[in-house]
Amino acid sequence: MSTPRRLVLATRNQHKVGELHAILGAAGLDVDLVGADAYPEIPDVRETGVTFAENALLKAHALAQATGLPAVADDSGLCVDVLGGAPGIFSARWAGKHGDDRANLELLLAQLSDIAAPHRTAHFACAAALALPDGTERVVEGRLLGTLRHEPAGDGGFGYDPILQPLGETRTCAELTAEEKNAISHRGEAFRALVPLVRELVG
Ligand code: ITT
Repeated sequence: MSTPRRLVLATRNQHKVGELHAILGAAGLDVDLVGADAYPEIPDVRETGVTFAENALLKAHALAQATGLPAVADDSGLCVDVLGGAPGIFSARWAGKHGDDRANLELLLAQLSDIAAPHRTAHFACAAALALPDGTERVVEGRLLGTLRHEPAGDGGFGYDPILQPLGETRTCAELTAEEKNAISHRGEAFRALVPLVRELVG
């Protein structure tokens, strides 16, 4: 039996690591997935791109170059129509401090407090990137459309999950099981599209 090829996940967000293991595992990808935390000496990448795709590629290339291994990265966020697509690529630091999910969600709810239901449409977006040490790159995208609640509900998932109710659902993302969320999510859609490209380029 051949040893699976090692693939590095260019994220330090443990919620994403969990979702990506489940999504790529369910898609039957036979690779040894290692999180970026296995390489603590490698500094964080500055996300200087202006699109999810640019930032996902920056993260994937940086880790592929630093480790000499194929790397996949996720860049994702919540895009609110009435805010012209914000917080978008700034979703992780909307309230100022990177990764403070509770503060980010509360600030967004306060900003939207006077916005009525018909105008509360939004989507989660995800760009999934693959980069090889030789500079080869691929990037694909996924979306999850929905509306924003006035109050958080549910304690699953992470980030803005307690306020995003997917179209056709009566529950928020935080009230779905992990499998239910992965089946319809922006991250699930993007990484399932990336799987054949990983198979083609990494084996
Ligand atoms: P890495 O850069 O290390 O991957 P990060 O958390 O900084 O981790 P991003 O820059 O891609 O990742 O920002 C993603 C933010 O978007 C995340 O902090 C959440 O606020 C939001 N987000 C993305 N996907 C989400 C999801 O599935 N559910 C809820 N919120 C999500």
